Amino acid sequence: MCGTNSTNGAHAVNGANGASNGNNGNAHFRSNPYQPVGDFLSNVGSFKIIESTLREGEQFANAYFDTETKIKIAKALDEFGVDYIELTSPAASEQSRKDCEAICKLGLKAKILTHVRCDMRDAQLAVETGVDGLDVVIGTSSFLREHSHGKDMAYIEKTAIEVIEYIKSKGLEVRFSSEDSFRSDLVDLLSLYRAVDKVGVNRVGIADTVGCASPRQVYDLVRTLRGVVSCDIETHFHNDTGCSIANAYCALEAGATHIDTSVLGIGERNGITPLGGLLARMVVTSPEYVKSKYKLHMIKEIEDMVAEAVEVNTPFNNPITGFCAFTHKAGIHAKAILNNPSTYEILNPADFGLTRYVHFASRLTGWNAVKTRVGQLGLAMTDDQVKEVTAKIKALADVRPIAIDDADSIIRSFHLHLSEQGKAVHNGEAAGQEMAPAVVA
Ligand code: HCA
Ligand code: CU
Repeated sequence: MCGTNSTNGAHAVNGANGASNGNNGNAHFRSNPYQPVGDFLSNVGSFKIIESTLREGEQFANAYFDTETKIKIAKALDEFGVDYIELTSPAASEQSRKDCEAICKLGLKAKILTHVRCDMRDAQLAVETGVDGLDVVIGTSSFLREHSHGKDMAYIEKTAIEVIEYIKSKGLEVRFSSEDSFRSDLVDLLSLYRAVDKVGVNRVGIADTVGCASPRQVYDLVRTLRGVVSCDIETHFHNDTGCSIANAYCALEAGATHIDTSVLGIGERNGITPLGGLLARMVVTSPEYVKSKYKLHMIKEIEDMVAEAVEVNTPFNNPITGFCAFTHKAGIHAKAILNNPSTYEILNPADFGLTRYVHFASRLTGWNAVKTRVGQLGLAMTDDQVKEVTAKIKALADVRPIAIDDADSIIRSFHLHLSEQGKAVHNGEAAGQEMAPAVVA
């Protein structure tokens, strides 16, 4: 029997659940000396989210957020529980600057950041808006140094230090990130991060700007960086090769403290780590942390809001909210799910305010699913009768795709036929009849 508030154990299945070590790289203490090294560094149970729908997301092909929409999204993300909301640089346009000021005045719990180039004028403009902190970025790969801004590493380091010291002098939080980190020279990168760590940057950032990194490469780079800097480590993963969630997860395992996300993953090209997808991953690994920190019931509402604003549909295979994310179809699956949802679900739909659906209108269906539907329709049949009507549903579904209505009609007319023949049993009297509450469980 499937209930929405199932108590099945698999929904609490845990991977390596690194205990919190705070979000500062200085304090990696574990009480158990026998824990594997991976767990010692891991922040899978203590990460922070930097939500960038209103920055990276604004770079999505379809995005145009007016002030009202930005405010609506910011408030929803804040209520959801994200730690930071990152906004487009005020240097981008006059309206961007005004919107940044307006969001700072909302008095949200989340810290408000704006994302600026590593440039003193941009930083000066940004500190005037009332933000809590600045995310400073500059390209460090030879591609970007040669073909984008044209600056060498010595210039980058000198400017970075000036900009960081300026922001700190204004009492604001500052992060320094290198665009295209995974195609940058490792030695250059590490000495730059070491230099900015020395002058007291709050976080350094690693960005997989082109989405080229694999989870193992991410683990290696973050792990190496963890040994070089003592500040927090933020990470930003594009999804060109489909690794953005896995990369974020590996970054946390290797000691990263902050993950950049956007709602539905919107951003440049095909975007970055999606907020909902990341939390699907993390709630399996660290259920207590994730459920106590984030209002998971809001994921659908927030995704719908953003999808509407940028005129896209939620992908069918989206984690959690894809239309079939909790639909079970084959007879074998349906039977097991109806007995115990943990058999084929690692996520519990109820955690997200959603319900599962057991498909029964197909040729792959089985009599257990049909029996549940029979109960849902308020009809009663013996198990043998249910098996007979299941065969009829399968026969029609072999000829053409059938809708729920088709399957329901077959069930109802079969039941009517039984009544006419006097073979129908009364509700609750069918042999072994367990009245299931709903196929939507
Ligand atoms: C870009 C910049 C960025 C910055 C990431 C960061 C990237 O639009 O190219 O600040 O860490 O992907 O490198 O989004
Ligand atoms: Cu990006």
